[in-house]
Amino acid sequence: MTTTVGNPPYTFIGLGGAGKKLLADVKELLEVEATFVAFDDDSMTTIEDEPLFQESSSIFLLAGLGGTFGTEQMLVLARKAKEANKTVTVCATVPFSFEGRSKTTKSLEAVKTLQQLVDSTIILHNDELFTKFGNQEPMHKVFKEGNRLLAERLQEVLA
Ligand SMILES: Nc1nc2c(ncn2[C@@H]2O[C@H](COP(=O)(O)OP(=O)(O)OP(=O)(O)O)[C@@H](O)[C@H]2O)c(=O)[nH]1
Ligand SMILES: [Mg+2]
Repeated sequence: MTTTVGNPPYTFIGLGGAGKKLLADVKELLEVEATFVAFDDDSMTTIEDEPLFQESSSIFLLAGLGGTFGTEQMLVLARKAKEANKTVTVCATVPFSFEGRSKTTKSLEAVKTLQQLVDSTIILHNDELFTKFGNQEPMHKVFKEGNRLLAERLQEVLA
C-alpha cells in the first residue's frame, strides 16, 4: 500500500499487522501532507531501498511492538534512517499484560533501544486503554481508540 499526497517531506511507515492498521487510522486522522506506506511480512521489497525512504528527511515509524516483524523492522529502519541523518519519530504500542511476559519484555527492550536511537518516541502502553475505556469494549474498538490517541500525539509533534 503506497499513497502519495503532494511533495512528501514526511514519510509514515507502518510495520507489521498492527502497524498497518495504525498507519491507516493515522492517515485518516492526521492533517498533514505526507507519504504513507505499510510493510508486512508479505512485502516483497526491501524497505530501505524504497525511493520514498531515501528522499524523505523526516521518517515516522509505526508499529505494535512485541511481535516479530514490526519490532525487528522498526529497529532496523530506525538505525538505517539515523545513519542517513534523517529525523526519526517512533510511534508504537507496548502489548497488553495479558498477552504475556515475553511480548512485554521484547517490546520494552525495543523501546529502550529506540529511545537512545531516534529523535522522538510516542509510546502507548495498551494497558492504559483498559484504564481509560474499561474492559467491556470489543478489542477492535479499544485498538481504534488507542490509534486515535497516538494520532493526536503525532499531530502535536507535527504542530
Ligand atoms: N494499535 C493496535 N495494536 C494492535 C492491533 N493488533 C495487535 N496489536 C498489538 O500489536 C502487537 C504486535 O502485533 P502484530 O502487529 O500483529 O505483530 P507483527 O509486528 O505483525 O509481528 P509478527 O506477526 O509476530 O511477525 C500485539 O501484540 C498487540 O499488542 C491493532 O489492531 N491495533
Ligand atoms: Mg504479523
